Amino acid sequence: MDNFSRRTIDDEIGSQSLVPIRTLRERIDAWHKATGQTLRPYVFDLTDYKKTLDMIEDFQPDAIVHFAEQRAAPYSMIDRDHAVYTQVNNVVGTLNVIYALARLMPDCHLVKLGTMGEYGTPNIDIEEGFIEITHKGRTDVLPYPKQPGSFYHLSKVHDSHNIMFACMNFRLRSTDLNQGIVYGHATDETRLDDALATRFDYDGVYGTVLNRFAVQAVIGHPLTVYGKGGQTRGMLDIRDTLRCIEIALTNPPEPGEYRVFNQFTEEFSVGDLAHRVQRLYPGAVIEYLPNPRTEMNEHYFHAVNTHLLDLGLEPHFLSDEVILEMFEIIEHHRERVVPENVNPDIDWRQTGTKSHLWPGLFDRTSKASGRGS
Ligand code: USQ
Repeated sequence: MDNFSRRTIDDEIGSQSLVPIRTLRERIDAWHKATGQTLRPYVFDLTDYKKTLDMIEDFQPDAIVHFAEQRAAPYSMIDRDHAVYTQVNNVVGTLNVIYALARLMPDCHLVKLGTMGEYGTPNIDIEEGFIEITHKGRTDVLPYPKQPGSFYHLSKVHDSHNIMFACMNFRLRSTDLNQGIVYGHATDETRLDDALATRFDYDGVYGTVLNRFAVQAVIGHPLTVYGKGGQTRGMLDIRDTLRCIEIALTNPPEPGEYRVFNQFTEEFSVGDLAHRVQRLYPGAVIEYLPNPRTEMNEHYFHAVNTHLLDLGLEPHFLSDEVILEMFEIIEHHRERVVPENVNPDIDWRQTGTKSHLWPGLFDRTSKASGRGS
């Protein structure tokens, strides 16, 4: 199901995916041609509970893979309206899925996209969802403390708490995938047909760090390292994202179980990534900008990620070939890059109204249904 909000937001922020994205209809047709499988689309907004119920009643899913959230930290920090939109969309949409499942299909497995950013950057190792704590002589296993760094990341924390409670209260079963930063542009499936391409964002709002550095190198823009570049994060290849979901689906939790998988394969600092891109793209220049975000510029970071490896994940580690292939695809589409969108222009600390939500984003009736996926 899709409400096409991502395309609406492209219009709002005046940006577009580096790689062209076809309409949902064209993509469904291409998938059918490539695989013989028929996808049945539902076009509505997940904050519409009645339509969420209708979809689940109609489709009778064994599992739901829930990616239907506003996913950019900078977007959520534009101003008050964007913070509210992000949290209402994400938290209410997920609550609707929870209630619809509890009412109609409590045995269905909810695979929910969370984020490694829920944990923040504590000065101790990050465990996989839970930590054993001994306090005043008593011991318990408790949810790992959350110190997220944006209203977007906070929306995922709220989701996690809601889902954990729902698993206990309604005996739902759920896997919370705390995903790190994704890089790369293609999977085996998207390579089957150009119409199946997935988005490649590079702008200061939606682009993730390595994809941005690769685009900046190719268009001759300085690589925009925020602060000192000592920020360290868990990262993974886009192909591993798909494999992790498959692993979660084929190894479902027990009824009533809420489990967390830390979904990343390697840890990199922002500075390391910039230097790696610079080495592979001679002539690229690194620029250290004042950090527009509120985050530690240098810190300890080490997170556990054993659950998915134990279930058979064989990671694609970041290789020079992956980055060189990214340069190739960027060269191919470089005329689509809007250079003005490359610099960051969202200040975490500003409190005035910066821009207005695009009409339709808060519509419950999904006026965007004619717009393609
Ligand atoms: N950064 C720069 N320069 C840039 C862009 C980013 O130095 O041009 C730095 C940021 O300050 C930050 C780090 O790179 O320290 C990562 O930023 P990002 O934009 O690549 O990733 P982030 O905002 O954390 O969000 C992304 C996805 C989000 C997902 C998250 C996983 O957009 O959906 O949840 O990665 S995680 O970072 O583990 O929370």
